[in-house]
Amino acid sequence: MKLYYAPGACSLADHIAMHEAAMNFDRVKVDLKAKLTEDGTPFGEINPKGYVPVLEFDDGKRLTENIAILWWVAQRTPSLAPSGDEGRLRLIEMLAFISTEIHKQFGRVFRPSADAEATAAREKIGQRFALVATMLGGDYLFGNDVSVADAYLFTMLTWARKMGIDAPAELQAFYARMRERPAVKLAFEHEGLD
Ligand SMILES: N[C@@H](CCC(=O)N[C@@H](CS)C(=O)NCC(=O)O)C(=O)O
Repeated sequence: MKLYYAPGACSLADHIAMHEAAMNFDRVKVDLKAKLTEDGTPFGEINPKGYVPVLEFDDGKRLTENIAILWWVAQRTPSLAPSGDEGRLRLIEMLAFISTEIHKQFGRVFRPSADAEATAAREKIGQRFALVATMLGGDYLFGNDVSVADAYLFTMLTWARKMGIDAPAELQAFYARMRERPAVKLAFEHEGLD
């Protein structure tokens, strides 16, 4: 199994979740600007959508989209999801919120020119972090056990720190807790992050 990733990109969420699940997998670094994998393969041949993450299974089939990959990891490792039908429903609700309401907003923040849209996006992200801070069920989103959604939220917080977007104290404490997890340390080491 191979995870195609770019250092510090949203694929970090999948990378962390797969380590939390103690999965064995190879990593393939992608240069998103050049659209090439580290062995020089045009990335469009791997994912015509042109973006990471991509999870390639041993039979050659590929899965894209953070929500789908994180969901797959949670299906394989139920301890990384809240339990029961209601728990699974809440997990997909949370993954969708992080993906469509936080992750997508960062696209505007990362633009080279800071325009009115970028400013509005920063405000929205701040509001959504404030809301997520109230949703923590304990040390993590769904209580005191880590889930795949925590890996995604943590990745968003790494971006917020990089881009100077404030997060409430509860999320800063969450960030610090996540940062100490062996799975996070390993993913940082593999991706060459600080
Ligand atoms: N809908 C996709 C979006 C993934 C995405 O935004 N990937 C970014 C990195 S965080 C990327 O590879 N961007 C390169 C590009 O779009 O050219 C998902 O949630 O998996």
